[in-house]
Amino acid sequence: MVTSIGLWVLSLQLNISTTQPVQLLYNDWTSQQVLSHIVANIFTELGYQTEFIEAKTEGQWFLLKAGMADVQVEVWEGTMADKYAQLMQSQVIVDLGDYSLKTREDWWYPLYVKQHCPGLPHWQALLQCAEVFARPGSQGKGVYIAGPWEKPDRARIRALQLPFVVEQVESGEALWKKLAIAHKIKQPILMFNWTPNWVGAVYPGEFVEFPDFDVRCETEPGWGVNPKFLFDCGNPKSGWLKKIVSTEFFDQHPCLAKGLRQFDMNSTTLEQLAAMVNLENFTPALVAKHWLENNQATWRKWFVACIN
Ligand code: TMO
Repeated sequence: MVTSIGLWVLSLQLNISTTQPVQLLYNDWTSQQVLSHIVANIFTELGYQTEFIEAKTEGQWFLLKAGMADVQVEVWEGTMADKYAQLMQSQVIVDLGDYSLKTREDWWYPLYVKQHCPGLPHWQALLQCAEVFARPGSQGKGVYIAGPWEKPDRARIRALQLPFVVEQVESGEALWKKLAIAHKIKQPILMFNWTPNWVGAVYPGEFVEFPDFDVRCETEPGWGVNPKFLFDCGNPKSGWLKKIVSTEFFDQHPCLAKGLRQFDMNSTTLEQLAAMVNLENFTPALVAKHWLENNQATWRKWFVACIN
């Protein structure tokens, strides 16, 4: 009796492990969430089971290495290039190509801030007007509001000798809340932002122009305006956005991998998808459902190898 239950449990476990759902990483900003739902819905339509693995970007690399995540639909050059390169090097992941759009992630401000800080967008303007970005407790230093994704902002502050401190918030929502409040009273604010994003359409703004990015900026202290320190440059101004999958997924699901390689969005579409969530309050799931209904021919063509 006990033995047969034991065998039954064993066979159930084996069964579960052979029909493992595809695990899609689910991060904390809108476009990534919408694209994750879109890809999950496509996989479901094609007869696969899927599940979301909620993770911060900093934790996701471990999950990929540990075989606990299969698909990441948005890897951004400005904040994730180094981790991406490490995992490619160790063959944990396979690169399924870039979207046909360019990305930028960096320090950003709404346009009215320029009245308070002549010389922007050039970064050296920040040396003169840091105090307009001061907040209670910052002791006269400017405050830069960071999200939970960036590269070492404190290292950049040190390398460029900017009189700034970093205040890090937990999520995109927290950033947009700070922006909405500052914007209402036209208070100077300097914060992290990126494109494509829905934000620019509502709050016109600009990125700070730091010295141009160069890989040597992150590897050779001698490179750049500060001969002693790394990170004396901005993030790439024309960065890539990639789709990646685990090597295991790539080997197990060649037709899905082929489809993901074709999978694409342009900048306008990505901004619109995010805006439907952040401005019109649709859920990422509903926006994705809508996209699938309206783009049947497109996604079926991308994934034709999986349709029999
Ligand atoms: C990764 N992100 C788009 C939030 O900078």
